Amino acid sequence: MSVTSTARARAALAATAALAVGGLLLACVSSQAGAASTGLKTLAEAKGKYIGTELTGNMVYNSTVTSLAAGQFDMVTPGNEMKWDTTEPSNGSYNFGPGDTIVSFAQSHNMRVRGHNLVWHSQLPGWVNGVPRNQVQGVMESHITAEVSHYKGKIYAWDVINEPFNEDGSLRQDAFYNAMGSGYLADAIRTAHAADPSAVLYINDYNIEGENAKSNALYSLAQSMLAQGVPLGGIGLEGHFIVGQVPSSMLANMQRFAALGLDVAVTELDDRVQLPASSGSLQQQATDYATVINDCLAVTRCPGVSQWGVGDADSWIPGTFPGQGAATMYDNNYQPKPAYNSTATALGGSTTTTTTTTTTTTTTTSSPPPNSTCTVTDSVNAWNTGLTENITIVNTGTGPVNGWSLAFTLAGGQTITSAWNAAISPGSGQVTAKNVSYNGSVPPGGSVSFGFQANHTGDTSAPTAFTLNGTRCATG
Ligand code: 9MR
Repeated sequence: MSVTSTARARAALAATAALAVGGLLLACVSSQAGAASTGLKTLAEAKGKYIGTELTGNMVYNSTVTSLAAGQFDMVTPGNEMKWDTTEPSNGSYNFGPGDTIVSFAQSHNMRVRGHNLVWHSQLPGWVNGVPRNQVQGVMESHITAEVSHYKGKIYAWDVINEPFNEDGSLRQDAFYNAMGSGYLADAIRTAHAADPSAVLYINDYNIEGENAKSNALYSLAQSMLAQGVPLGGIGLEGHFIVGQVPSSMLANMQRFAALGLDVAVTELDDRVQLPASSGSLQQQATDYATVINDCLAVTRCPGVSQWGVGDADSWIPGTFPGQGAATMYDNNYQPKPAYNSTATALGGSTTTTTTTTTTTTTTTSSPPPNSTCTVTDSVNAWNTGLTENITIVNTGTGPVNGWSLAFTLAGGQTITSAWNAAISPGSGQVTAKNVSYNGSVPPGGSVSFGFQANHTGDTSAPTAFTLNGTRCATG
């Protein structure tokens, strides 16, 4: 587990700021020392675990995402950037640029990287399937050697083999199996080990979280690989769950792999629900997340849990399972959901919730803007030393708000470390939250929500004295 130094945290936060859209004031907030030391990752690290997230595509250019990624998580898995179709789109022609971008982001934020993945039947460029069988081994070894060598020393763990099994426990008849039989598995692991002996080398798959035919087959394979001295280091349980269906045998399953001397990580956690998500399903999701975290905590050889995406807006689920989604800890607007709180609590945070609502009425004076009437709702979720606050402004005026600036007073000892859907400055005392590029317009009757994470020294009270665009919204 890496320890965050203040200097590195500052450098990391400066890099976050560099990625922020349009020079947001969030940069000022994020320059608070110690900002990178709060959040789920701090709780996880105190337990000797990591908590990870997947990042892919444009996510590293979205300041809301990067702020949460760097503030909450300490492990990154590139979603697509290290897959064969990206890294070797034609034979012997390599493209590591997209993966390098994610690695740079991770390094500048003191996060580690899970490499994903080297050998997989999917997202495999067409040319590989056209390689004559007697040349597939050479092609596979060259690919692994080139990619692992490129990232040598920068990758904590590699998903060397991804999703090799059918549901019945037989091996998929993909290009690698068809050319080499089951021997391709050991060969791939050995080849990766030769290129970077320090990386922990995984087989990663889905529907192997509980004890079943597929995980039994993987267990036998792992046993036999270890007996032959194959440098297999870990088993990745992807953890793409349906709400309420985390297998009851998950802990026992993790324990049996750990007993072989293997790490066993949850690598792609999400928990999908039927849309629109009911509060009951989100509560069950919170229970499911806590179960997964607790299972990892109970297994010494579980190094950590990674979620697939930062928030629901990043998730692959709605595109693949129409009508389902809401599968992560943060909603579509990157507001923390019950699963966030249950995860923080399972990791040892003590969570308390307070909610205050203040409503104002417009006073007739000569100066206030006509549309300044507002309702502000503020919800605080706190644990030992940190808290998140979600603030919703409702425009109760008769005209639109075009560009908003909400001033308020933070409780003593609270220091904002990251924000979403707003640029907030400074980080303590009297602060001002301003809209970001995409949420400045609030029609009459409409609302806008933003939030922030803060350190606290004991006082977890909600902010007071809200003033919208220069006019006091609340008297406290
Ligand atoms: O999240 C990835 C998504 O962007 C891709 O379109 C998809 C293509 O297969 O792969 C997704 O990630 C998968 C991961 O690489 C392996 N396990 C299942 C993940 C979700 O499909």
